[in-house]
Amino acid sequence: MKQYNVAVVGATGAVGNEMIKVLEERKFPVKKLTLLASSRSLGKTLSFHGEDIDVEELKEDSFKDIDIALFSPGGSISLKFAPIAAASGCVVIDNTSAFRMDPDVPLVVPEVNEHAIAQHTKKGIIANPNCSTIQMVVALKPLYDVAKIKRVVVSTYQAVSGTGQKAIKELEQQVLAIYAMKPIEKKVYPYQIAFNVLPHIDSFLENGYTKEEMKMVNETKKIMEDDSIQVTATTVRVPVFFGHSESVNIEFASEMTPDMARKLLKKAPGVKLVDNPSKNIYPLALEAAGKDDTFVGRIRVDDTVKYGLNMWVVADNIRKGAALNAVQIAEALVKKYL
Ligand code: L14
Repeated sequence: MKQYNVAVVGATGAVGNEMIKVLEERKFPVKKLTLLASSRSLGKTLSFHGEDIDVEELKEDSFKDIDIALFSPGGSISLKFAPIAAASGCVVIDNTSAFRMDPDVPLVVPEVNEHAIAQHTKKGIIANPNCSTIQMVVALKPLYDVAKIKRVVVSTYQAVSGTGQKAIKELEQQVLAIYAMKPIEKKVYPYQIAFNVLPHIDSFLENGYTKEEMKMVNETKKIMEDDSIQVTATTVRVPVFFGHSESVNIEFASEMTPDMARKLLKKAPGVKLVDNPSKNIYPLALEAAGKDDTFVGRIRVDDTVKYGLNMWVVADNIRKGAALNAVQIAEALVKKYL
């Protein structure tokens, strides 16, 4: 099997770390792994297949002999370095929001629109969608294919790990401080996140929505390749470490009963149906954490419209929502589209 030189940009972050783990677990055909990060991470080493690899500083000439670069850096690094990497001949799979809505950049969830990967030749960049969008479209697509979707109303319950390692620490330290009856520190979020719920993810826009909410609206249409799907979202931070949960209300164009939905989701790729309310069985963030599947349950009729359903969708935001989806794109890329 052909092997590839792979770089991970943002290697020391929560998603970068997981990317390395997923590459290892899934035995991605790596010839050489290059770990890139800002100069702050110099001196760190990370292990890959039992070997310690030094973290190198991300520079313009970092991509000379790289075939595939998985980007998950902080700030606006992708905006500058993804085109540089692409120009030096590698395919970039970018986990940030920088290029997702660029018409010349495919936005891919392999279970939904793998074929779009072919468009990587346009700019050398493939975008990995927002975590909350990924798990929602994985659950929507099998239903959409049978009954079309007119409208989606989604509310999310998002883990702090989405914001990165510093947010995981912030929740941990606030919980410890509260138990010790000490004052809490707030650096990452504008309000205390421990024992609280914040209706605020990413920054606010003129229209009153947050960027995170508008990502769900716009990215869903692009991935599902249907601009007619109406989506409205409320994205909320909850004091959970790993795993985003979503309440998803769907209005279909034609009949979609809970039984039909359960049958379809049972055999859908990347989905695990967890739906037996009489036994208190439904998807839970704590159980989704560390897993690859998108878990769906609480499927029930919304009888306020002609063809409506409600469901509860949970996935590990760092795995399916980020690192795993990126590596799945890389797998399909090397198998079919390079
Ligand atoms: O990828 O949870 O667009 O704070 C940015 C916000 C990922 C989640 C993205 C968060 C998101 C992140």
